[in-house]
Amino acid sequence: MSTALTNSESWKALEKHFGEIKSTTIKTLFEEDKNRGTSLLVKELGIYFDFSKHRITDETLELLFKLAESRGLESKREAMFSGEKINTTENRAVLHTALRAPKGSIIMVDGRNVVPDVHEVLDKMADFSNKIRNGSWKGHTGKPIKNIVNIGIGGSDLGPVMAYEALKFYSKRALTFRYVSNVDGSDFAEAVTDLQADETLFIISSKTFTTLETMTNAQIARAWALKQLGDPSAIARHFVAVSTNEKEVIKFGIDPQNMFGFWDWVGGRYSMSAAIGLSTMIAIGPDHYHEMLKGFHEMDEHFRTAPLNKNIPVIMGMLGVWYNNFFGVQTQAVFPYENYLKRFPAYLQQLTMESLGKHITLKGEKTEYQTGTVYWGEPGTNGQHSFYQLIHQGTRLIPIDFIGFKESLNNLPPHQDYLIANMIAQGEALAFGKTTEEVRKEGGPEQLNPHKVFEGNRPSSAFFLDKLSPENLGKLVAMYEHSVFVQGVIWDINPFDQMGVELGKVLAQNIIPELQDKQQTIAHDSSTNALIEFYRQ
Ligand code: G6Q
Repeated sequence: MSTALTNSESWKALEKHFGEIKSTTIKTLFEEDKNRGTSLLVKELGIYFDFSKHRITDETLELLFKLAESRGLESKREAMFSGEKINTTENRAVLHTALRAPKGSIIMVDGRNVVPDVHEVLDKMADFSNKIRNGSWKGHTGKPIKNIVNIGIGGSDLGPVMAYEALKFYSKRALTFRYVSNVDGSDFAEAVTDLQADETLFIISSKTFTTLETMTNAQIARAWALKQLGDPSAIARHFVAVSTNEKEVIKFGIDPQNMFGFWDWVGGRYSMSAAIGLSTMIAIGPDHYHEMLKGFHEMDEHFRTAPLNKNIPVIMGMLGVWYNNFFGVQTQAVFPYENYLKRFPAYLQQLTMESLGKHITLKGEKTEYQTGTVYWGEPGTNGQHSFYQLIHQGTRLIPIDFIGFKESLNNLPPHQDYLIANMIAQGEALAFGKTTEEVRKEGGPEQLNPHKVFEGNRPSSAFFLDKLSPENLGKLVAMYEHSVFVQGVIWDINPFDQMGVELGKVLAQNIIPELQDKQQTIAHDSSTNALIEFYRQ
């Protein structure tokens, strides 16, 4: 059992403090401090981060920052940025921050400055993206490419899909983008149903180039293209790879000239600013892509240098710990009031849950405290007409991140005012609720009054930016990446491996031949055996 955290002085101080303030309401906190709404606020990098509607006091924050210090957050953060092998279970550096380091920076891994390598790949991506965008890259029959199909899964899919959807406004509309991830024939079939192979480019995105789903889809894509194009030499014009595994890329038949590399110090779910972003760059163009990287880098620098009490990812991460370990919350909602961010919660699910879903510490001991929270969400205002009821009047405490922008990318008055009014109103309603007296004043049958009361005291953060630009998207993603890091440090777990996804994959490999060969004897548990039998019939 790992007790180092919960036995520490700073943890005990937080426990005591929690006992004192757990029943204090957000309403009372606002009544006691008329400036709370502008004092629990950080305005940095064009982000207005309001964390006043939380169940915290100044003392809570002080104690949380003390905990962060006592867990060595600052030195661990520096260890990450400087390329130390902090992914100890895989003996790897963790340097997604190097992917957005400006030219001329020096970041050493095993005695090599990796920044020139990063920029070499970025330049190669830009050159290729320009050729696709201006039509000078010709397919096998001499036609320019009109369709781009990214085949990848997990970290090689969720970032690219999210970024494509988020930045669609900036994308070249003459190009069609599709994303195939699932090893379900319908995913591939639907993606290509209206496409012609001689105008289609497949990007096979796979760090390892051995992932079952991706390689199965890549093979089917090759067969689909060959059926239409006839000639195996056509593959070179219609398939490129993003990978770290050149050997497997060549084996598949892709010209290594058309491979865009990255490195083992980039984790899959931290790779959207690596070459895994190739489809994003083709969509929005190299200039916008570099703006996105600039946003990532600005947030990296903010996280690295801002004092803890002004540091957005630190505050977010420590609030996560506060609710998770003291209030016992189980889920955290993320509601972007921006339709283009519709895939952002799904992206964050992998980032946060694959990173923080661990119960073994770096020393190999079992944690005796809760770790990763369940992340979920949908764009507002749709969620309001669906699941917000449970957050307002249910029995669970669900902290929320609201994300909104002052400017809409599609100005259709009065939409934006309505949208943002709803975002602000939800935070207000959740925090302050509606009392029995207020309900009574409205009239109506007395027996319905209890149903109409809103207890309030439901916490939320508001993130407000000017508009959804590539740069702001980069900032938002890096902000969550680093808040994950903060929580990982407090819980003493490794946010950079994902061993929990392995077992199911291995067992599937055992079951595949059992489904294909009905004569094979099967020796699982009675439920698994019966499921296999049912499928076989
Ligand atoms: C992410 C994980 C995982 C990974 C996929 C795809 O952090 O490592 O989601 O991205 O399993 O792996 P490949 O890119 O190797 O195909």
